[in-house]
Amino acid sequence: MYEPLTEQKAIALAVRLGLFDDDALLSSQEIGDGNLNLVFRIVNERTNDSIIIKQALPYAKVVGESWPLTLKRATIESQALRTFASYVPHYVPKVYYSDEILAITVMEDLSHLQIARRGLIEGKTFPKLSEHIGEFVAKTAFYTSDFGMNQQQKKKLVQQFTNPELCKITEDLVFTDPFFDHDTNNFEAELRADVEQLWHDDELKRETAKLKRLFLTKADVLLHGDLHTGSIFANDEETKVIDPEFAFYGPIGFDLGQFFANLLLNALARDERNRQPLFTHIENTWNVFTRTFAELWRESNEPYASVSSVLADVFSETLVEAIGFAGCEVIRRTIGLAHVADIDELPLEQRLEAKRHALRLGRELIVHRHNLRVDDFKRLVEQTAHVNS
Ligand code: SR1
Ligand code: MG
Repeated sequence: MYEPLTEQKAIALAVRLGLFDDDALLSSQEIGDGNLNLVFRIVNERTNDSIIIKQALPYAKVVGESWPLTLKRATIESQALRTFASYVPHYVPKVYYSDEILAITVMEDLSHLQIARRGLIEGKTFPKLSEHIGEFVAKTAFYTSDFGMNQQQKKKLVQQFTNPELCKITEDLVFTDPFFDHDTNNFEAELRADVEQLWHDDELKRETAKLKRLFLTKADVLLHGDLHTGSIFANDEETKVIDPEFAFYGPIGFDLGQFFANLLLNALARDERNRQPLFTHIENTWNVFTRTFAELWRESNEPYASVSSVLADVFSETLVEAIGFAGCEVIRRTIGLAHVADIDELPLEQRLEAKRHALRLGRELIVHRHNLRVDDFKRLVEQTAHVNS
């Protein structure tokens, strides 16, 4: 029977599963700070060994019990972590155990690392972040795509990772609600005129509708599905991607776009003199992604591998997608239901300025995505700093 764990019940579960020595002295703390789940850290105080028990709640924690949510997402998450581990074991936490009924995943404790969003807010740069995320996205995308995987096997994975309820959250919260006067939206009263302008912007809505359609229909690669900087643990040496409960087969540019957007949102929250590391990370992620993907492509059995223009087309399409998806993510994190601490923690005047900037930037990314290059982000951030600039 499913029941939400408490700190004591999480200890009892760890004992029942035999995850610690018999003489372990266990402590437990609920440390979840995300929107959806409970996260317990269990420590053996005698040895300092520790594990994480993550449990899905049958509703969205960020809203409350009025928003029911499938427990199946816990199974999707553990299966996605195991699938990613078969390609990039060094970039995901080890999964020790999972249980579909209890909706739990027991995994490696990554407390020696820091959530990348928090570190970036503190001004850290995480020098290897983009190299690691570029490789993570390239390898998981390539090996789960029709370029790197047997077509029959891929079709099975598409079925396994059909994730309609979590995809619906993204379809609504990223691609729809922020562009209309919807009650899930959440923004400061001072922004109403800026937001209403966006709601009346038919060119923006037309382009966003195209991006939403891509998200709904393009079953290209197995995506993480929610690759923001709060889904990444890091330090100066290591990077681990967590929380793939939104995993599904979708457009190849989606994870890159979400990652780029969250780096941009951090850049907007910083003084302009301190933004360069974020632009460098975006460019480097793209460069590592394309270099790694191209190596795998050349070594593969892909019949068109010798035709370099085929891969060039894949990359240009992916970049256009990524830039457009980044624009949607920037807008929804500014006025939609789920924000980012990078900007929300700013004092009011600074926050309003950053949010107006984000709305202008998001619009440009979406509408002009076909004409932008990966080294245009810095210029675009500067150009959209003020109205009519
Ligand atoms: C109701 S869930 C809100 C957001 O939290 C998750 O991390 C996803 O980004 C989702 O859109
Ligand atoms: Mg999450």
